[in-house]
Amino acid sequence: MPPFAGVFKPRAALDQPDEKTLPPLPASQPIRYNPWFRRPERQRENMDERAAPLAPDLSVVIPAYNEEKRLGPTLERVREYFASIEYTTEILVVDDGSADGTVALARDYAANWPALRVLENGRNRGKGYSVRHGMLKATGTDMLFSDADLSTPIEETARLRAAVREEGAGVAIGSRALPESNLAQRQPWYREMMGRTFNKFVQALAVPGVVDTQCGFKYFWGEVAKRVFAVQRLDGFAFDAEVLCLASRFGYAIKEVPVTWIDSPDSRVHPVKHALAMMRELFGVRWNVARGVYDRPREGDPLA
Ligand SMILES: Nc1nc2c(ncn2[C@@H]2O[C@H](COP(=O)(O)OP(=O)(O)O)[C@@H](O)[C@H]2O)c(=O)[nH]1
Ligand SMILES: [Mg+2]
Repeated sequence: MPPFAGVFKPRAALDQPDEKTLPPLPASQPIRYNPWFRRPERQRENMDERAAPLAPDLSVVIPAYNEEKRLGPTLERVREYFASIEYTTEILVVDDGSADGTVALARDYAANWPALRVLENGRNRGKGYSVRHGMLKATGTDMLFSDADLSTPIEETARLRAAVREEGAGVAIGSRALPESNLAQRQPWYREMMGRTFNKFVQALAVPGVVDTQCGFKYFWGEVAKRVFAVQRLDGFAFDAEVLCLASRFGYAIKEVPVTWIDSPDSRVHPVKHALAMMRELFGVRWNVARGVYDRPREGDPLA
């Protein structure tokens, strides 16, 4: 698959043939209405060419694994926040083979929220795979991914967006390890310790100079996301380090932005099992760089 395939794919929301089924735009958003879409047959004929102008300004990818409890309040807050801002958005919830009611819940929200799309991995594949899935299907000019528990509040989008839009960063990443970071509710001590140790390895092997690569809140200029996620291949929790390593190898600036962190006690991360897996993945990044794996398109990937 060529690296930029998918960028101009039409949004699922545009599949709706009848304009009456489209939701009213929130009053604060500029109406960017394309008259071609008044006629369903025109809409289908011109889909590829005509969809591009309606691409949202920002796509928000939310990976979700057994999140039936946390996802509802998160979607409420996300909807409220983006209704209050100027630019247009689409939200992509990526279900990672949850065994609970995550998909049903997300679909309920999507039924009367056309900017929300629900993607399914089919089975549990990991956070890296889930975020890649969302990013490759996203159509926004910019792209953000956020943990389903909103440990970094969605309002922090503004700071990260400013770093990309106004300061020229290719990727702006939420950080819990800067002096200005606001740790309102900290992670358990062993998770903080693991994080610091893992960061030593990350800096030595993949991303020097970044003190927190693991915060689940990262904002990309869309083109950077498309390039990076087209070749990125880690499926697990170390994918952030790989993504940042690739972005900087491609020559984009990474800006670490201090954010608020309100830790959610309910974690999907297992301190031993996942720590070992992350170390293995991290060495894999180094190995892949040395072998030129990222210079070739990914093969055999179900998302490709
Ligand atoms: N553990 C885990 N989380 C996943 C997986 N796939 C997606 N996620 C999502 O990854 C995000 C981070 O998970 P969380 O448990 O909050 O991690 P923590 O805050 O680092 O303890 C959440 O949005 C999860 O739903 C997976 O296979 N395992
Ligand atoms: Mg969390």
